Amino acid sequence: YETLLTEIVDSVGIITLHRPSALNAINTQMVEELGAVLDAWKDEALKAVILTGEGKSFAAGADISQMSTFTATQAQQFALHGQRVLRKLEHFPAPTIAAVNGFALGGGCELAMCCDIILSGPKAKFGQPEVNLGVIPGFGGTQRLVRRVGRQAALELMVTGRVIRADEAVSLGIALRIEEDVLAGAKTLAALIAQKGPVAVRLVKEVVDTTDRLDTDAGLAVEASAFGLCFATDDQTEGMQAFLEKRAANFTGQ
Ligand code: CO8
Repeated sequence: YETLLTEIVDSVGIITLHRPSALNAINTQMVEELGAVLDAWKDEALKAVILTGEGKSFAAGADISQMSTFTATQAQQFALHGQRVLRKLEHFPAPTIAAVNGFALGGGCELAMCCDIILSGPKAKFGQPEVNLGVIPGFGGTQRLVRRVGRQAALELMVTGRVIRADEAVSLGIALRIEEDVLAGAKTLAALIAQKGPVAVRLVKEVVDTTDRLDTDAGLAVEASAFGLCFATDDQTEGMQAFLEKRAANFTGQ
C-alpha cells in the first residue's frame, strides 16, 4: 500500500494512515487501500485492529485538493465509496480501536467514529469543520456523531465547525479516555482483549451490532441465542474449567 502502513503483531492488526505530507488527508486511493486491507484481514482471525496516523495527525479530513474539482456526481460517488469502506470497518469481526494521535477532523473524525473504541492522545483535536468549506460531512458524521454525543452537541459541532480538544472529546463521549502515549495505550488494550475467549469477544460485538436498532425484547432474544452458542465452543469449556481449577485459561478460539 502507498497510503497505509500495515502490520500484524500477536494477532493484532495495526493500520497506520500514511500521507504525512498532507496530514494523512483521505483521498480515493486511501479509501481503496483501507477497503483492501479490511477485506484481506476479515478472515485472519485477528483479535483486534488498531487504526492510527503517522506523525502529528490521525487524518485532517478528506483530501481538499482532490475534492475541490469534484462535480456533484463525483462527490456523491466519493461519499458512497467512503461510506461503504467505513461500514466494513464498523462491522469488522474483531474489536477496533482508533488511536487518535493528532488531528481527527472531518472525514478523519468520521473514520475514527467507525472504530469501537476511540483513545485520544493528549494533543488530539476532533471536529467536523466541513461547513468552513461550504460542505457537510459525507463519511457518516451526520449519523454516527449524533449517535455518539446526541443531537444537540452533534449539531453544535457540525454547524459551527468548532474544533475541540481531547478533554472535551472525552466529556462528550467521542473518545473514551486520554492516554499519554496513545498508541501504547491502544496496544495494551488490544493485548487485554486478545487474552479473552476469541469466540465470545466476536459474539459480543456481533450481538451489539446486530441489535443496535432493534427493540429490547428482540435484542434480548438475539443475546440469549448467542449466549447459548457459546456453550457449543471449546472456549466456554476451557474458560469455566480454568476458573474452577484456579488457573489461566488457554483459549483456542474454537
Ligand atoms: N486535505 C488536503 N490537504 C490537507 C488537508 C486536507 N484535509 N489538511 C491538511 N492538508 C495539507 C495542507 O494543505 C498542507 O500542505 P502543504 O504543506 O503542501 O501546504 C499540509 O497538509 C500541512 O497542513 P498545514 O500547513 O495547514 O498544517 P497546520 O498545522 O498549520 O494546520 C490543520 C493543521 C488545522 C489541520 C489544517 O491543515 C486544516 O485546517 N486542514 C483542513 C481540515 C479540514 O477542513 N478538514 C475537513 C475536510 S472536509 C471533509 O473531511 C469531508 C469529509 C467527507 C467527505 C465526503 C465525500 C464528499
